[in-house]
Amino acid sequence: MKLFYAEASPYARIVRIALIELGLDDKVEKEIVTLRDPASALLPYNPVGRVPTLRLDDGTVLTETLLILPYLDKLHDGPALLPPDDATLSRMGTAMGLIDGIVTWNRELRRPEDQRAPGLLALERTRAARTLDVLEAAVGAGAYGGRIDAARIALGAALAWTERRHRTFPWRDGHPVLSAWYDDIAQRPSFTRTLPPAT
Ligand SMILES: N[C@@H](CCC(=O)N[C@@H](CS)C(=O)NCC(=O)O)C(=O)O
Repeated sequence: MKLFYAEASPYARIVRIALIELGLDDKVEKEIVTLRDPASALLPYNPVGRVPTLRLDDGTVLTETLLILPYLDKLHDGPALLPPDDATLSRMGTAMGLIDGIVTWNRELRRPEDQRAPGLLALERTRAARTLDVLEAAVGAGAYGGRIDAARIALGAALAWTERRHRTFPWRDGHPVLSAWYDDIAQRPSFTRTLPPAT
């Protein structure tokens, strides 16, 4: 099996963390690839050109974080990282939505200033702030706690990515519970080994 990834990708990081947490990391070859590049080594395997991309031993190619995680759960005998119970799916959806919004916001900020859409910037800022407020209360009430699972990994990846790659948004402000929650999960070896580069 081979995982194609980019070091800065929060989506690919979820899969990289999952592999470590599941004890599967040594079984998977890795290749860092370029993105949005017609010469990317990824394109012969995945025409969509996005990471994470997992090439199975029989040549089947899986893409999309939310499809790769259930596949990984078929490869081990322990508790599922993404058990299909309602609460986990709900938390996972919120965490993935947070990543989608922050990544969209960040991508817009990388455009020349006079080409940025102010409405989109405002929408994504509002979405992120609203989601963090809900997460602050939810984590305070015990959500995203307990055994490591995909929802915890995705939320940790979202917050790390915001802190290191989307510095325009000081997510810790007004969110002390979430801040402490993140500082705790960020100490796991699976997190320290996969930290995205800071910009
Ligand atoms: N929905 C996908 C999103 C993956 C994604 O957008 N990955 C980004 C890197 S963070 C990418 O590969 N971008 C390249 C491109 O858009 O061409 C998932 O959950 O895996």
